[in-house]
Amino acid sequence: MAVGAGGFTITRDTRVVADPGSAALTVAADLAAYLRPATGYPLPVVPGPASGRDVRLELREVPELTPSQAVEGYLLDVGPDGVDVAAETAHGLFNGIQTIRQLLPVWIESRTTEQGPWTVPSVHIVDYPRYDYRGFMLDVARHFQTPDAVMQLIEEVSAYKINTLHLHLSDDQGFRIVIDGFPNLTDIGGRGSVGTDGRPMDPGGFWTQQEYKDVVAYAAAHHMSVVPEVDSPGHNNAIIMSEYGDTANPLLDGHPEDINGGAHDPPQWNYTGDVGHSAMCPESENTFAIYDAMITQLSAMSTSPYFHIGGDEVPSTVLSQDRYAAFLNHLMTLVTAQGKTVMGWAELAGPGTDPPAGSVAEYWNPASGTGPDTATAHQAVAKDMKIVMAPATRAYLDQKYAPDTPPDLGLTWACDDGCDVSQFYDWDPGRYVAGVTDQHVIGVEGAMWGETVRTLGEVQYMVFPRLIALAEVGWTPQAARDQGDFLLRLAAQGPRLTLTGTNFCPSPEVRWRLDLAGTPDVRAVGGRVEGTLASLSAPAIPAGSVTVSIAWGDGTNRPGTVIGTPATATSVNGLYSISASHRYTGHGGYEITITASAPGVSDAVVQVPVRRAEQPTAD
Ligand code: TNX
Repeated sequence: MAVGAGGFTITRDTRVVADPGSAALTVAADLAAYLRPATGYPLPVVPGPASGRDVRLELREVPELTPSQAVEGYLLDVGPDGVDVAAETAHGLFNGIQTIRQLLPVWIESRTTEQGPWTVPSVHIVDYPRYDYRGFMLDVARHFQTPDAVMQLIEEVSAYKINTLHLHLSDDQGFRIVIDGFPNLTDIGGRGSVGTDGRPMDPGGFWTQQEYKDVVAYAAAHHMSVVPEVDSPGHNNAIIMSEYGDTANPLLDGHPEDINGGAHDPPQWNYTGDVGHSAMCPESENTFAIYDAMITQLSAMSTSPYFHIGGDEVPSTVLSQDRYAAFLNHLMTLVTAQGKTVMGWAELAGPGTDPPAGSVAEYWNPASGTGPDTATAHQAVAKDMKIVMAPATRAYLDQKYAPDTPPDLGLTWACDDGCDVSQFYDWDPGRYVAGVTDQHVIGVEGAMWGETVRTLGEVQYMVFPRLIALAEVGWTPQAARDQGDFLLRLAAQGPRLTLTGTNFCPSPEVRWRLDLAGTPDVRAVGGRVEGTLASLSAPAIPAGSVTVSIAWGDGTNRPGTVIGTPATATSVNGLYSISASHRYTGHGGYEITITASAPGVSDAVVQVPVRRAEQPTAD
């Protein structure tokens, strides 16, 4: 990146221009949609050549990028005469417009009109990711999440150039997607979720195939592909409980009880977070009749080249390594038959398995270096597999930030001292396990396990801001990363998160700040001003500890009122409005100066012009 003088200011006349009939037009429409609410400008999307001071999106050859860089790379040139984004793919352009959002003032993320000015600094940027795979895994099995909640998360994580949504659709406590031919999977398997707060079971739920397709399409529109996971052969008590008694199903042989290879016969529900008790039987034909339907249908509906078959945490007391390997080898042929590439937790590389060329192992053990617990990563490399790095101490979004944060959510098994943002940032996926290098590693993934999280707000609290750190680990070359610098830049994400209604953890590692934006078009009607004068973003800062003083521009100086929902332990979005009233005796326009202060942070100041209106406006 090279930074120049000045910048380009988006105005009421700015257009977003792209070649007629090209995929660039869709990205142009995305950009206009991002920018319209806060600017209040029409920002028409215009097919055709640029003329003058436009924002231009162009699909073309970009000689600055190698073919592999060009898959997601882009060129961004901003100067006083306009903004140019060029890329070889629509995905590249989409990444470019996320950068434009980041270059604009934080209030561009507001859902209501703000004052501006909306200036993008002059820059020349050539940008492309370190890794192809930058994933976010969401466990909808331990606690059900609605398609709407997942779409909101897609919107939020795609802003940080995350390109893969891995959906953990099935586990011991729930099966979440309708599979034609096996209605019990959701009728029975979708009933519950892990019990919390002393309940034996929390409410469940499932998605129809249409809902799944809607999520996949929404992800695709955000240039994210969806990897479905049906965790196997362990972690599948919900499947066993659903199909164990499905004797009349014509796709089974009348004796489906033989699918149960777990520790309990008959199988029984267990809605706690216990692991390692269930397994499907590798010698049962019914087992694979069920899997064939699931893999065929999910593969057809999913955009990713990968299908994730799990493979984690099957104790040898439940299935011997031979039976475990036989099961997975069979399952891998079903995945390959659907044209998908096998992906699984790294145990899948263990003795006796035979993953097809190009298969991906997801390494989740916290162990680094050369220790014995890194064995699965070495086995995967020895089998020529690719690696996605998700070591639990660096990438497990369900772990607590600190021993008591958050107080009532999150697990600690990998992070008994807490795993805060810096720990998610400060590691190198290409040097984490000795001998596992960028030759093998195709990316990173943040895993949001669902045992303790119920609501979207709770999920967001665990995900943000740590996934932002991981997004940068996946994108930026190691040599260009600096933790201190990152934490400073992360502070600027506070208002962006508050403005988009994205709950997050106000990590004490970040110096969160106050940001003020004046309300546009404040008027003194018959000399009187009243109502909202500004918006205040104050993440992690309770409304009660913010003081606001207003200099009215006529020599008077009085406090303003901070209005907003107070934060709770796990709801921190500090977006407030500031209101006050005043009567001017003199004539003419004024400029108000609003200053917000809170203990331990710098003041925020904004100037708000007041126009005089003799009569109230019609509406
Ligand atoms: C381990 S990591 C699991 C999950 C749990 C998670 C909780 C992995 C492949 N298995 O089943 O949800 O820990 O942190």
